[in-house]
Amino acid sequence: MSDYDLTASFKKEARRLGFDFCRIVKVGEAAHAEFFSRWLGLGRAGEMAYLERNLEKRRSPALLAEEGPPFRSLIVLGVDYHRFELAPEVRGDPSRGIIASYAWGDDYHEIIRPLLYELDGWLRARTGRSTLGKGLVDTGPVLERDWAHKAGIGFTGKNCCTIHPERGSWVFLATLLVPEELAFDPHLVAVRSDDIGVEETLAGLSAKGDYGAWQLQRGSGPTPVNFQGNEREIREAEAREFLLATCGHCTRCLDACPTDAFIGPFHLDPQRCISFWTIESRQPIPRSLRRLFGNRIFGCDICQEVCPWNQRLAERTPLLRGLEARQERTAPPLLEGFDRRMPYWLEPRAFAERWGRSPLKRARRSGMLRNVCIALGNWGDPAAFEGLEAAATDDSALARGHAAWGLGELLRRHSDVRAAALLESLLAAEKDSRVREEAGNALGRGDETLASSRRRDVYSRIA
Ligand code: B12
Ligand code: SF4
Ligand code: SF4
Repeated sequence: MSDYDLTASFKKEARRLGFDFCRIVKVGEAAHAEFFSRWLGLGRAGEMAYLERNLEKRRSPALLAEEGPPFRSLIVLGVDYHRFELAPEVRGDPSRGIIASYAWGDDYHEIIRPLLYELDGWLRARTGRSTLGKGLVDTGPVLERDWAHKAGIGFTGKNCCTIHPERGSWVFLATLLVPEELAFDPHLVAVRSDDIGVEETLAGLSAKGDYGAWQLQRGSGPTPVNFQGNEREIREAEAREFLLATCGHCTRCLDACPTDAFIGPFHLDPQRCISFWTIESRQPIPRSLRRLFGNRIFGCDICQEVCPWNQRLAERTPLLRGLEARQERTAPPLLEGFDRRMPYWLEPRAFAERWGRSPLKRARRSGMLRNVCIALGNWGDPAAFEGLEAAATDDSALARGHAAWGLGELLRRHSDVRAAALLESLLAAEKDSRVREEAGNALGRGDETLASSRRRDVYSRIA
């Protein structure tokens, strides 16, 4: 079998397994590795310490080969996870908690990783290779968006996301590194691209700037090299085959971010991002951000929902089984998880039963309860008291502290006497200094609750 035929059959196999995109490039250096290191240097990763490990491998994925021949082909795979849009009345209902759409099905890591090795197994069976390839999805040291851009799965938008002009940005990325030299796909072609410096991107590029336009090859098959025809037919065929991709002067994502997390195009500060705080962080969420979270309880899709490339996408069922949306995982009523019949925000067993297969388990029950307390506070309805009261006696100090904040919001909006009484009793009985500080602050007298030596330390973490 020629490399070309092997590659074509490999791509068919990828499709059969459920991948929507499969494009192959030569292993080399990641295009924005320098930007990434400087980004780390600014402390952007925070608690995501795993990003700081294996810096050299992230720059140069060839170093990921642990045994056997060096990796020559980097296969970038994409899974379109778009299903439908939430009805605006559901999304805007403050009594519900909105979950980012990537988490409406089962955990994609667990679904995609074994398929990468199945794909590798298919290739090994045809080439006789005895060593394993390396399959990575999300958590591995690969700059996935960089490679997706280079391979032409999509272009990098100002919101940092990989966007396909026909399928939008609701695309999971994964990579498979193999020693075989397969037939490489043409790189994404820049029809116009400014040479943007790392320094300027770090400092914050102008939102309105137009930083480039790229041509993407439609589909993922090898280029039809033998096309015959006159010039007009060739032009028409090319126009059918290529898609133009650019942000142009658009600024929608940057304007829509409720927490102002973008320093500028292509540069996001996770320390201000709802997605980081509600999924990755195990810490108290800064008070200055909480009101801006609205009812987003896990992840955030705002900078993608507003993107013109994501408008009017057809409803669809993902090719991969397990990723189908489950209605009950899209926007559950905030109080549902406090119901005695299935108190999933309060009891570990109920949480595991309800969310055990979902990406929500990454935030853990205590982290989710923290997030839900913020959403309850932002709802601000007296009915929210029931949930906040239950969270105020939870085993987790993180949850109790955020319950105190939510109660403070009820007090502020409605002079809710139940909230005031509960906060007073928390202040009197609570052993954890951070929870006491939250309760005192919610009652409008934060400073009285702490010895001055502790105040500076606690405030630097929470304020
Ligand atoms: C850490 C991380 C996060 C962090 C930081 C995100 C960020 N923008 O930096 C947080 C927790 C905030 C996050 C949030 C989300 N994430 Co995330 N995340 C990652 C992870 C693990 C590493 C990303 C990273 O290295 N960030 C550091 C920055 C510097 O890198 P970057 O965002 O990849 O940006 C690159 C480009 O911007 C490029 N670049 C810099 N300047 C320029 C200039 C030009 C002109 C160009 C073309 C490129 C370019 O350089 C960067 C480095 O390669 C990747 C998986 C992986 N291994 O890559 C998933 C990943 C990026 N996340 C993903 C998803 C789905 C999300 C969310 C949508 C989840 C949600 N709904 O809440 C949000 C989207 C937020 C956003 N707008 O980026 C997907 C993205 C798929 C896609 N189509 O883009 C990935 C690829 C996971 C996956 N396997 O599918 N994430
Ligand atoms: S995910 Fe949400 S908070 Fe984060 S940058 Fe996008 S809009 Fe802002
Ligand atoms: S909203 Fe506009 S600027 Fe942002 S990624 Fe989409 S096209 Fe680019």
